[in-house]
Amino acid sequence: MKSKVGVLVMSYGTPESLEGIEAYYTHIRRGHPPTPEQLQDLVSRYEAIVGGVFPLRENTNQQVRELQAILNQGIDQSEFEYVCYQGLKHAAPLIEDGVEQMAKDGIKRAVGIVLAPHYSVMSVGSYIKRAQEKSTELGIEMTFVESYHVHPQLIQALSERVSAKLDQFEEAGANRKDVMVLFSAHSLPKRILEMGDPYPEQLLETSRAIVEQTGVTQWQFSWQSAGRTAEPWLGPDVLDTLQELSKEQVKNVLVAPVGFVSDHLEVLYDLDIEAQAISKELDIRLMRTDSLNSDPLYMETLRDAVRASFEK
Ligand code: FEC
Repeated sequence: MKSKVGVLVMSYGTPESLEGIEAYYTHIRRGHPPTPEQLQDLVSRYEAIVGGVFPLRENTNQQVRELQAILNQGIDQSEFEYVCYQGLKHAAPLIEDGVEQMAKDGIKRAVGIVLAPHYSVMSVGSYIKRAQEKSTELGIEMTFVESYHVHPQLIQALSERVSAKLDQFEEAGANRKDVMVLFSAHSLPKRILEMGDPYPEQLLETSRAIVEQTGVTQWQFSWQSAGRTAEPWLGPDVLDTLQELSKEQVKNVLVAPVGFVSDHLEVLYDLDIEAQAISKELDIRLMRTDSLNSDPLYMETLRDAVRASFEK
């Protein structure tokens, strides 16, 4: 009988409906329900983007389907096959549900990978910890992909997106050399720096690799979507950077959210609505690179990382 290798594909998760936002937000806040004002603020942001459909869910579903297909191409299918399972951080099926399903299906050996290319102990590290605990309890031997932020296919896919938007700036009458490319990723509390966390450096490595491949001359890195908590978060924030750039008479900005792989709230609201509105006020022409979603080059990146982890 051919053996099955489980692949636990982990992603952030999104509510199923507007009514599900409160439970989702409570999970993000480790069981503490949001105040009515906090809840209303988040509901309004989702209302502005979703129109009843939460794009992250279908994007993740599609990524998982395509990864399973590409993983099984070109291997001896009579010997073994890869079977993908979803495990979400803050929504069903949770990471623990995904591991449990693997155990029910008789999986003994599995690989875990997160749909986020850069490692932080507070992001990818926390997904891995939860999967590791559950798989140990259920007797599944698991290895994990920690990061894949400079995989050549990933850099190729991101570089193509930067170049495509620079072409659009030219079509709109700007000189591509005058466009400021603003790489961005989700901010995290500043205390990760004291832990020697690799997250900021890995993000800079991705940015530099894209700069090298595209010949971009003007670029900066900024953080986005910081939590609304009392502790300090990594900065500068994209919105503050736009203000600074405006003072320096920069008129064309391309934001490249390289820390994210899908269209979702942090891109469709924080950049496309919030940052776009500020740019209009500042008389800056702002464009954003398209998200990877199920780009074949991204799927190849995930495939290579999973196979390498399995063969370790
Ligand atoms: O479209 C969607 O429905 C989900 C969009 C979404 C993604 C995402 C990715 C990351 N987050 C990361 C860190 C934090 C930390 C906190 C935090 C809070 C939120 C809230 C929402 C939310 N995040 Fe998220 N994140 C997404 C959505 N995130 C909604 C709660 C309201 C708000 O602050 O806007 C603060 C938690 C706390 O209070 O303790 C920290 C990181 C990523 C990128 C890596 C990954 O995908 O895992 C890091 C997508």
